[in-house]
Amino acid sequence: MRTKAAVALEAGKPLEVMEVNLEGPKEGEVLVEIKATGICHTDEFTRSGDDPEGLFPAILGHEGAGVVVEVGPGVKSLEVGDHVIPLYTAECRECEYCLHPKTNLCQKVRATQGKGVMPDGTSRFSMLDGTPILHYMGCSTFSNYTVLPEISLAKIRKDAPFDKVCYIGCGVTTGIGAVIYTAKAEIGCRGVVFGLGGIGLNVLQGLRLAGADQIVGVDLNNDKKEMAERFGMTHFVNPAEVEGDLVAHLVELTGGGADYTFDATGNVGVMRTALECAHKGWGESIIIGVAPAGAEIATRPFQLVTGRSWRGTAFGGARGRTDVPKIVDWYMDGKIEIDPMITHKLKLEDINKGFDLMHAGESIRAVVEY
Ligand code: NAD
Ligand code: DAO
Ligand code: ZN
Ligand code: ZN
Repeated sequence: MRTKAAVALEAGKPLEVMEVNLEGPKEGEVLVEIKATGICHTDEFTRSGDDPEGLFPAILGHEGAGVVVEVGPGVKSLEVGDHVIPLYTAECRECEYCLHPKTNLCQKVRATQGKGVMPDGTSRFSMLDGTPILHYMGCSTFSNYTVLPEISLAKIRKDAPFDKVCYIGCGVTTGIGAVIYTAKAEIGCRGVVFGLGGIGLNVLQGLRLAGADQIVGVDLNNDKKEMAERFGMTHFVNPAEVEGDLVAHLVELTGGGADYTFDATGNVGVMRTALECAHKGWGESIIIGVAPAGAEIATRPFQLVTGRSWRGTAFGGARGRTDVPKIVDWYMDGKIEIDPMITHKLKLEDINKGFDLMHAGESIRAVVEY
């Protein structure tokens, strides 16, 4: 078949919207009509060429929602008409990682996904002249139709709006999951969140959901304060307005340090501050932000000797097929909010405007509706 897609032809260039060929699903694969897709920083990381493992040409996009239109041979868990959210972290439920209780990093399709191909080593996308186009993060949601492995799809309820729950495909789950699944934050805890963008706002509402007593938000941009308060922030700190040492300020504000701190900036200096304002003896600091290629983190080892833990999380520690449908329920039941964070709606033809809005710091989430 043919489908409309936004193609990243080479690093650093705008995406080009064009008709492409899409082969049908093979063994264990599913054809999905994408109804809506969010534009996340990780797409920009690859589009811009900052991702050293970025592959081209490719169809980017990893945050979406849609409907199953065809299932390949051997597919058991999904049928035509099912509503789904693509997963860049699959869940096969049988690999060593899926069977281990401490990780969500299923490895079943990891190697081929990282090469931009399906598990059989080939791509389903090609240019009209036959040139292969690579998949991206196993999802390629910047295409109206896409093919994914069955284990890379979470089946969700049919009454959930695509233009909102697409955000659960990355940002919502990453932020809320970092609190619920990775930190396992307790009622009454104190948290500090660095970076109040599309991920950090979801960490805030994760802490609110967990019943935190104090939720401190830290951002260089004062314009982030209003929205952050809406998502549960109790105290705001702008590091540029703090006189003296930021760590000391945050330790004092949290009564000795926070139980849980989260980096949602990707800045390694911020990661150090986050670790060092975690409470002596038991504080845990969780890295969510993806740092530039080659960047390294540093602290004095004594920070860890004295009981702080430094951790990280991908996709919020969520096991996609199991946890994503539950997060959709939380949204539909009003336990979490998504709508105010969808600040812009675009058509696929205007997708590059979505990247411009992200650069300008004007959007939290721009969503493309097909
Ligand atoms: P964003 O640009 O929307 O938000 C970042 C926020 O950090 C902005 O509000 C900015 O003002 C603030 N900021 C920047 N420098 C700061 C500093 N020095 N001190 C305080 N605040 C600062 O980005 P986002 O979409 O929220 O993504 C955040 C990070 O999470 C990115 O690095 C992204 O790649 C990463 N991410 C990780 C995962 C994962 O699974 N681990 C998933 C998605 C995104
Ligand atoms: O190596 O098994 C693995 C998983 C690596 C990928 C995990 C994703 C890391 C977060 C990137 C940002 C997602 C949008
Ligand atoms: Zn993302
Ligand atoms: Zn697995």
